[in-house]
Amino acid sequence: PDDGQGETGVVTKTKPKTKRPPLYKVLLLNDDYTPMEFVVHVLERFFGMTHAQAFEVMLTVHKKGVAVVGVFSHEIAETKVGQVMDFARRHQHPLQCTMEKE
Ligand code: TYC
Repeated sequence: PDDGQGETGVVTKTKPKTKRPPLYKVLLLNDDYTPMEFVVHVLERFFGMTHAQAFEVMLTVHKKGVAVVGVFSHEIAETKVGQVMDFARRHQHPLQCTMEKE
C-alpha cells in the first residue's frame, strides 16, 4: 500500500490531533471556623452563583468536606483561587480553595 512515504509496505497514519486546553476544577474545602454566610458570599461574588445555588453548594462542602465550585482554564482557575484565598485572608477566615487538573 502506498502511504506516500516510499514502497516499504508500511502505512503510517497521522492522527488529526485537535488540541483542547486542559481544564481545572476549582475546589472549596470545609473547615470548622469560616461562617456559612461568608462562604455563600464568596460563591456569589467569585463564581456568579445565585444565593440559592451558593447556599446549596456551601451546604455540600459543609457536609461532604469538599466540592467542585467551577471548571476553568488554568489561568482563570488560578485567578479564582487567588481571589478566594486573598478575600478569606483579608477577613481572617481559614477558608481554603484549591485547583486540580480535571
Ligand atoms: N463548616 C463551616 C461552619 O460550620 C461552614 C463552611 C462551609 C466552611 C463551607 C467552609 O468551604 C466551607 N461554619
